[in-house]
Amino acid sequence: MIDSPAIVELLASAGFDAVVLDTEHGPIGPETLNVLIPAARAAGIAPLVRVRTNDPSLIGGALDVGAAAVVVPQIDSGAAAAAAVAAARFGPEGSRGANPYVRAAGYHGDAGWFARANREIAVLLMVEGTGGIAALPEILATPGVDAIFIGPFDLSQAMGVPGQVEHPDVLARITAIVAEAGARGVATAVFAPTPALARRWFELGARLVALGFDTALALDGFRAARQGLD
Ligand code: 3PY
Ligand code: MG
Repeated sequence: MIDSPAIVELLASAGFDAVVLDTEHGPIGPETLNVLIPAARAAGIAPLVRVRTNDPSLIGGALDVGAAAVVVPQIDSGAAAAAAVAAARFGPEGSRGANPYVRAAGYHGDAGWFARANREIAVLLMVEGTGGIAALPEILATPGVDAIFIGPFDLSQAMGVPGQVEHPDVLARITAIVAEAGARGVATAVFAPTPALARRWFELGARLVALGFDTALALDGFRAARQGLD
């Protein structure tokens, strides 16, 4: 969420494989993505972009500047899932706005670029609200969905225990979603505030865990440094 390429470089130095550049929460907008994405590529980690909302111009725009994947929040129906997939893939699979002169195409993509881009990018759809929970079977059945991404904070809110991401009901629901997606052959990703929860999601079969939040990790580090003086 912190709008600085230094954060991306620090994550890469710490050994992470990927970074979620979060434009839903915090100040990062398209102009900042234009800086953070090349920083991630240069540092050798995959830039995933969480778009602010399920909007084709935001999805196509993030991919055009070089996102490896888009994470789309609050998917609540099969139709919403299909719209997100269509916005991320060129025809015939979708209807992403087509221009081969963007960064993602090396500024001059050949005719094969459109098909390559369709293969290489990933579409991760967030299931995190009451609508998403109810529509999970149709979302999982939507062609072109690479993974379901679970948002424990919104999920806890939808389940009436806002912020209690370790509430037994929330943990059980996440476990059930990972299992249902796995049974349908769809990968799952989960946000995890702590390494202990991250390990748990991996053990349950999640393929991607977004561990920690840059703001919270920075606060923890600053607090520990300050308290070291006491
Ligand atoms: C959630 O837990 O709902 C998220 O989307 C994390 O930002
Ligand atoms: Mg969320």
